[in-house]
Amino acid sequence: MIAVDKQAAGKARDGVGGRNLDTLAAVVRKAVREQPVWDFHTHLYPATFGTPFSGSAKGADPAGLMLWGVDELLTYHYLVAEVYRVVPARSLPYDAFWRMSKREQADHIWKHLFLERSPISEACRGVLTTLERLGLDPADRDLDGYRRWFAAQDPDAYIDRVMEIANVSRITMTNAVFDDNERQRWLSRPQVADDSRFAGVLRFDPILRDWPAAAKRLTEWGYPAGESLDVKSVESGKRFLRDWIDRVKAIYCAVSLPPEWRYEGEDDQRIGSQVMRRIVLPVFAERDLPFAMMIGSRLRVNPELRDGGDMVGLADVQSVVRLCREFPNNRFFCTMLARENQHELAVAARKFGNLMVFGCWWFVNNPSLIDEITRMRVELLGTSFIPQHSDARVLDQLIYKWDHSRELIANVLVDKYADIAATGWTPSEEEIRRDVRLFFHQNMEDFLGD
Ligand code: RAT
Ligand code: ZN
Repeated sequence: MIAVDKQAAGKARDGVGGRNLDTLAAVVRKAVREQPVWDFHTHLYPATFGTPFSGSAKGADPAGLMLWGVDELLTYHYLVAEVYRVVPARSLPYDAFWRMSKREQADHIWKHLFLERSPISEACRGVLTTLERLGLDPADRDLDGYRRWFAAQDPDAYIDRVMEIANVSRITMTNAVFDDNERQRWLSRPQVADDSRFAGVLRFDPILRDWPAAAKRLTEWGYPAGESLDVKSVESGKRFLRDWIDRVKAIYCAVSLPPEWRYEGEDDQRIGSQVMRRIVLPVFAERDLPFAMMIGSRLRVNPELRDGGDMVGLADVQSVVRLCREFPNNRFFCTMLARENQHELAVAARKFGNLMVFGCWWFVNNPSLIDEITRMRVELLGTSFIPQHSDARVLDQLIYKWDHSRELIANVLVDKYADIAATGWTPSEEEIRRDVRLFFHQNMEDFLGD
């Protein structure tokens, strides 16, 4: 907490917005730019998890998890989906695309989404912002020149460089324990994530999305479990979660859930609800760990697009409400994918102090929607939510995701401070910095550490 001294309090009386709204806007934008972000949710990894593009360092690992560089930026699954809008599968069958090398895929996307039409979608614009902030000139339109620049970087040092440009102080990973590639890396090298720049998060979707399939895997891994929840299965499920929470040093645990996901209350006997009630939430309560639920992703509506083939569906906020009420000793982070769910979710957060709303996720991580959602959340929740996470999959994306979001969040804050300044309540610079710190760091830290 930033202390507001007497002098600052005095300044607050004639305040930064009282006489001059331009000054207020400048102070807010500076505070937002200068506040380091603890990124709540990414899919990024340190170089110790291997990288398919080693730049100036030795030893590329084709299945490595640290993604970075211009070819990865261009082949982000958002852009794969977009290129199939303009070069449809009847012209380029999906399997032909997936057989191409990463470089060929990037060439294809560059040609069709950047050169043959203007790159004005948010995901395309993000590549340009990133290049520009790295000191490259998007006006060159010189993909091979950009490639040469990236090839001269050392992946580990590049993490520092990107974090500095994006002003990100800590990156939260998503450690998917049901992903064979990732699981093997943890098992063969327990220190793989000993890097203070990164924090671990245990991600275990199949346990709640498809218990019978998850139980089979648990059994193979030495945690005997059956399709129905007998005592042994419950114990195995709990032991599995505890072991992996310890292994990844999870700061919280997370799942993504489909639009159809429901929790109907204590009499709900469906297997997913029983798993939630008897395995998942008791372990997190015992460990005092919050649980992040990302709700509304309908997976693989077009499986040929792989990661780009998921879409959005309307979810059920009342199921979250029931969990918050029935499990007051658990803490829930929640984000939803459908625009139509955002208002009800923010209202739910007004009712439960154990619910922390976060981020504008995936298909709502677009300027017009970030603006709308952030305004609405401020009006309902004041400063008591986490406005954004990056969801970056490619390290360099931290730069544009945070640049774009900072600008939008600052715009909202300027308007909201101006509204209260009109009453005579003019915030001091210290108060503005305090609020900005809540948004970009403190709310997350406080909710984690309750
Ligand atoms: O936003 C994304 O990149 C999605 O592909 C998902 O990773 C989603 O964020 C998730 O965490 O499931
Ligand atoms: Zn994600």
